[in-house]
Amino acid sequence: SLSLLAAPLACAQTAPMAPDIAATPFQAPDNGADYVKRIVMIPMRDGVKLHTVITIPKGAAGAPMILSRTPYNAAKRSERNVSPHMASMLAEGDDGYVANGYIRVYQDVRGKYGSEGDYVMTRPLRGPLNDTAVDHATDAWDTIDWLVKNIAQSNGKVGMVGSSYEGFTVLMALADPHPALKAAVPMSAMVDGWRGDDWFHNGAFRVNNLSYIAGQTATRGSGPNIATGVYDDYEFALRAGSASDYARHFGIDQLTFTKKIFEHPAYDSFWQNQALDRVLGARPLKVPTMHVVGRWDQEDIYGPYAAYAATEKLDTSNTMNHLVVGPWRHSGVNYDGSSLGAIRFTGDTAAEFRRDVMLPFFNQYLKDGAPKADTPPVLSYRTGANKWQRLDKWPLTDVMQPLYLKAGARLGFDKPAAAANTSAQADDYVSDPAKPVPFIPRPVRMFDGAVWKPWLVTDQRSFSDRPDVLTYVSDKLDSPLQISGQAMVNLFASTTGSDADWVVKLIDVYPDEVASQPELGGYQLGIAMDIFRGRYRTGLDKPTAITPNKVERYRFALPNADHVFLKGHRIMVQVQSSWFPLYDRNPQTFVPNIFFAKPGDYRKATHKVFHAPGMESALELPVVPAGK
Ligand code: PG9
Repeated sequence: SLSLLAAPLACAQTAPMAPDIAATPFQAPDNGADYVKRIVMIPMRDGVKLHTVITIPKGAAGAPMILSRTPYNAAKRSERNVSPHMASMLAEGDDGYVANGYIRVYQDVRGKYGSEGDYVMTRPLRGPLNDTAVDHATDAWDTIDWLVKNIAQSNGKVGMVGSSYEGFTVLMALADPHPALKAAVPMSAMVDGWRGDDWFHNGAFRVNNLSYIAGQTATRGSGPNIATGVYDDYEFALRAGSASDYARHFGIDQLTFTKKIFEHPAYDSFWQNQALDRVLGARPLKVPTMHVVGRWDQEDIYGPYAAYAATEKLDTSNTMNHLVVGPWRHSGVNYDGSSLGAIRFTGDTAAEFRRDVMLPFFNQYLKDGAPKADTPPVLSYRTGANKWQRLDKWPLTDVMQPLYLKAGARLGFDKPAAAANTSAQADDYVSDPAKPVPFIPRPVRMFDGAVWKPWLVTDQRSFSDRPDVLTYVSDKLDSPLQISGQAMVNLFASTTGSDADWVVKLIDVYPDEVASQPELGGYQLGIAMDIFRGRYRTGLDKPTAITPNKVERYRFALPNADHVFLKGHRIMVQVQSSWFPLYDRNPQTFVPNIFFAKPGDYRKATHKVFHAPGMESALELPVVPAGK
């Protein structure tokens, strides 16, 4: 052993102080990887360079390219797992591109992660809100131009895909598309942040976004998570006060995008001018597009339908613009689609869609010599019946059938009769901002993905018996009832306060027992639910105080549904005035800007919902007659 210690050292030695991180980039042997990764900085027209990760199947020639532009770290988006196999390395939703020999490209949007330039949250197009020379349309154009000129293995055809923010960047590219952009699939895309996508729903602010804003804009990379120090998000948010108090607690009020939100509580030109359905509806439709969304999309349930509807008018041949709605959560199209919460479907509906519908659509436009895909104008998974439906249009009907709220907590298609006395004309409840109705049962774990992602299918039973929730229910259905479109709320209501929120939920009540899945016995499944901030009843850009005790009409649309209430089920409507802490509380006293409401502004109020002649509160349902 002595001789071993004294063994002469082998020839040249590495100097003890040689830098252990070399100047030349480390090159690992590829060990038989089935892909080559190119990481490039692509120059934009203003000189800013965008960090782009290009994964090319080994041996590719004449391959089409699929591009996603992301604020969520292109390097990570291109590497779900470390693997020599492209299929294992890329995201689950990329399975079909790998199987079909596509080149996959992810790019950091300007200002995020590896890309240069300034980040502006959902940067508006050049125009009244953007006085620079660049936007996501020009960045997509410049990127595609570079890709088709520099990726020798490509056939010069590019498709764009992406969900949520990444869906927003797909829509932006369509505002002024590069000629090589041949097909687009925006999924769960953010379109209008005020009407019903991420930031607000009809003027009610979604408090969880404050944490998102910190995560996305505190730094170029990943920002901090908020640490509340309280297990129950309901408890913390209640103690915090207004949304601006909540933001201040974490310093999020210092962030520019928070300031922009707090300065624009109403649907003013700031929001209107960047609503992408308006933008795209006013430009020619040049690229075949498939708008995709989840039926229970808890983040962007408004925009994909709005973008589809606006561009559908431009598709005179009904061949270029498509809508697909699956039984999914937000972005659920890219994961397993066999179930959502307690609700089960007919197999992995998401993989089925990607393989049988999306891939053939992309192949048709991107792969040389690929056959024409048999893509219907609209493909909708009809919940309740649990079946994919190929449709010619959406919505299926514009004819609305009012389902009336009636005395005795009943619902019915016949108009309510005159009540014997005035007290029977309305139902009332006390809405107390000190005890708001939770949006999911407490303890609320709003930032836990396992809780957040399926929350729209939460059993509504825990709320139906609260004294501050009005619950109306139909008789048992003796035949199935199908709705295919957007239900309209037509509420006649008063408050003793001077402002109020109205939350209306259309619910499918399962039979007392469900043999195939016993835990669904009596389940109350939300089919279409939304909130409306009363101050906007006469104009979304014109907040006005409500006159106390005056009966006013509140009209707003619920999210789209394609659902069959089956025989033996019942229909339920719940009405309440808070949905906390997802939505900030309405103080119920009119203040100029609810973000800055003071503790003394939050007051109890008695709310009345009327069901009397001339004041027939109802949900107008897009009922499709049997057999249509
Ligand atoms: N819903 C997220 C988002 C999109 C756009 C703006 C802000 C948030 C997302 O999942 O990307």
